[in-house]
Amino acid sequence: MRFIALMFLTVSLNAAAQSGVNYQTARDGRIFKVFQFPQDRMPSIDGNPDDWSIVPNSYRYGTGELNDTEDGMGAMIDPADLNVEVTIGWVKGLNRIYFLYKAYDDYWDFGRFNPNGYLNDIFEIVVDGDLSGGPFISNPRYKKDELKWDGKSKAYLENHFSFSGYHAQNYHIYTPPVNNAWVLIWGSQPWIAEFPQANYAYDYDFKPGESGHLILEGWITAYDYAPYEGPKYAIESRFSENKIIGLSWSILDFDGGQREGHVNLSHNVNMVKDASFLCAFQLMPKEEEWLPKLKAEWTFKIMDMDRGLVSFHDESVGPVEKWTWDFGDGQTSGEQHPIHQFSEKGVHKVITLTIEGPEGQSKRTRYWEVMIR
Ligand SMILES: [Ca+2]
Ligand SMILES: [Ca+2]
Ligand SMILES: [Ca+2]
Repeated sequence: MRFIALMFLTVSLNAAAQSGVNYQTARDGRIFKVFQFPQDRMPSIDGNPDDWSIVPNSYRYGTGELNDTEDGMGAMIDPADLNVEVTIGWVKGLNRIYFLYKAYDDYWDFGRFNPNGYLNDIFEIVVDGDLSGGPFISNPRYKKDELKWDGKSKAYLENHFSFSGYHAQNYHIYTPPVNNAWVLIWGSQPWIAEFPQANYAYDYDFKPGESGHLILEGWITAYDYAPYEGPKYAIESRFSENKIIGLSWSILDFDGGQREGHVNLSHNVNMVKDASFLCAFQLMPKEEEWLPKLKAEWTFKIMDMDRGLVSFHDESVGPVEKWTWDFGDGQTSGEQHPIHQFSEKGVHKVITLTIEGPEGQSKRTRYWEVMIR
């Protein structure tokens, strides 16, 4: 029951977020951009960042965007100590966040004997795909002193299995990984780090304690609901053009066991446990150079099966001066978004939209898709 109540809460907040600008995000609501990769230019996850060279600089977020907000608001970061650049991408049709992390560190701290597992340089990324906001690690139902990190507290375990990770997902990524453990999921759903939910590749050539450059590229999947039970029971966030999602990253820089900083994009370290402190990121349309000059496209919706009423929606790209619909039943329309009534039941075999404009002509046919029973 608890889970169902939470789902309703998530959905209603999401509706508010989608209906306007009624959402709360860090950085005074500033909207960061997520680059849309064309489907034939999706990055290969191989540690080679060349496939990201098509991303304009306006999508790249560097050290100057970060602040060290744990040890004092607004502390500056010395690029000789740590210098990073993060780029975020998406591909229309997939609910994935692609990321490229390029980092210079004067002391890469990893692979030391470390029973607690956190004295490692970390790139931490948090995603709230439906912008629900809200805490995803500590459950407000429990008082702080009821919780214990050693796992002995029943309240803590209940909190973990029934709550943590619902509003947003936290990937505590080891840079670089040790013993092939690339990430600690700070939540109850470690399966989100497994392929095909996620993928990653590194390139670096330094040893522990040395300085150098690191490349990390990968993807993660966004979820409205990511339960302990696994991907079969999860609900992926639905990505569409111009949608705003919640996202931020933070970097834990250890240099020889000393924590040098906990720098983050949202300028509030609460981002690591509460999605209301994430930044707004917009899933951008394709940049102009990746759009076709003219391409016919359309979708349809059966409005009334009994009456054979179907609405058609033009989704063509490029300047269009003339639309011609051929409904395959001897009838045509010149409207952009027509509604058509099919007098005969059955499978309507060939329906074509022809568009014409200064760039020429393009057609889109759908075969055997519109069915009236
Ligand atoms: Ca690559
Ligand atoms: Ca959420
Ligand atoms: Ca370091």
